[in-house]
Amino acid sequence: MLGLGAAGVAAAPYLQRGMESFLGAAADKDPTGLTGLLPNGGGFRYYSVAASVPPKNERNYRLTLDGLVERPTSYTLDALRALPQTRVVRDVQCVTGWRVPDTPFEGVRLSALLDAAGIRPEARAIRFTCFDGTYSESLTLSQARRSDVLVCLRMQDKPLSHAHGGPVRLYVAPMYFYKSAKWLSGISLTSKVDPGYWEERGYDVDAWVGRSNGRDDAPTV
Ligand SMILES: Nc1nc2c(c(=O)[nH]1)N[C@H]1C(S)=C(S)[C@@H](COP(=O)(O)O)O[C@H]1N2
Ligand SMILES: [Mo]
Repeated sequence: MLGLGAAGVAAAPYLQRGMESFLGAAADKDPTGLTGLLPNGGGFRYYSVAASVPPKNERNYRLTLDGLVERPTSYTLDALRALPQTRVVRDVQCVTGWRVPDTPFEGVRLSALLDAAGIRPEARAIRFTCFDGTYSESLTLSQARRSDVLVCLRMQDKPLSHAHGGPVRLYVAPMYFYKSAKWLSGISLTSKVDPGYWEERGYDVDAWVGRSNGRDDAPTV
C-alpha cells in the first residue's frame, strides 16, 4: 500500500505536465495559432486535442442520446433551446492551474434529458462523445443527475462560441474543466464507466475540484 501511494504521488507532477506539454506540441504544429490564450478570453485557454474542428450550426448540429435508454433521441439545437434552461455561476478550474472566477453557464440539465429518454435499469454510467472525432468523457449516472451538470448552450451570457466548444458542450460545474467536453455530439448510457480521453492518459475519472488529481491533501481555503 505504501509503495503504491508513493508511486501515485510521484506520478502526479508528471501527469500535470502531460497536458501542458501535449498542448505545447500541438501549438507548434498549429498554423492558426489558436492553441493557447484565447483573445478576449478573459483568462480562458483554448484546448483541443484535435488539430481542427469543423464548425456546426443550427442546420447540421445534432445531439444523440442512446445506449441503455428506453427511447433513443436526437436533438436539434432548436429542440435543446426550447427546453427549460438552467444558469449556473461558478469558478472554472483547469487541472493545470488556471482559473476563471464566477463564470455563467446556461443550458439544459442533463438529468432532464435522461428522464425524457428513460434510463434502463442496467445503466450505471454515461459516455460522452464529440464531433471533433477524438475527445470523450464519462460520468457515473449519479454524477450526471446532479443539478449543476448541464448540456450547455450559453457561456458568459452569449451563445457558446466554436472555440469554447459550441454550439453545445457539456458543463460539469463541480469537476475540473476537462470533464466539460466541448463540441458535444453523443450521450450514451453504459453499464460501466468508460474512461475519457484524458482519463486514459492518467487523470482521475472522478475529477472533483480540490479533491482529485493529487490535490486531495491541498489545504481548504
Ligand atoms: N472536445 C474537447 N473538449 C475539451 C477539451 C478538448 O481538448 N477537446 N479539453 C478540456 C480541457 S483540458 C479544458 S481545460 C477545457 C477548456 O475549455 P476552453 O477551450 O473553452 O477554455 O475543455 C475541456 N474539454
Ligand atoms: Mo484543462
